[in-house]
Amino acid sequence: MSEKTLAIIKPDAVKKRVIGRIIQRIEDEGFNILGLKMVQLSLEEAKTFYAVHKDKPFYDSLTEFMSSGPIVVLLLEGEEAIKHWREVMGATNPAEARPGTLRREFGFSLERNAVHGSDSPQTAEVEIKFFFN
Ligand code: IDP
Ligand code: MG
Repeated sequence: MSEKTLAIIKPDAVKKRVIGRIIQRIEDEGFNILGLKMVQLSLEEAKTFYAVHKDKPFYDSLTEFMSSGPIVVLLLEGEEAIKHWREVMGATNPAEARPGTLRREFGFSLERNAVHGSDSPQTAEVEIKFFFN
């Protein structure tokens, strides 16, 4: 079933100059890119985007990091796009992500892990609306 998901190239990957390599991988994987933009979140916007994690110990650090520089936001479409994109990203911790995944290749730490992907159809809908209207 074709579905949509939200992908983000995080500030660490933008600073590392790997936007192009990540987008190349997205295209090679067969996703359709329906939307793409570079933005910088305010701290308030990052807090809203990551509100599900507000009680986690890493919330303040994560939202500061995500608002620390430009990000690239992509609206992706494809067969089982949510699961497919999470497979391409790899595990949250780059040290545990499989070789060949984007987080293994480009991630720096558990927090600075290069890319984001929605984790369910419900969160995909909310996250897509957050960035694209
Ligand atoms: P996910 O991005 O793989 O879905 P989540 O558990 O939803 O992982 O966490 C959101 C983001 O918060 C992660 O991508 C990572 O940047 C950061 N994060 C998750 N767990 C930790 C942690 O234990 N310490 C620091 N940052 C974390
Ligand atoms: Mg998540």
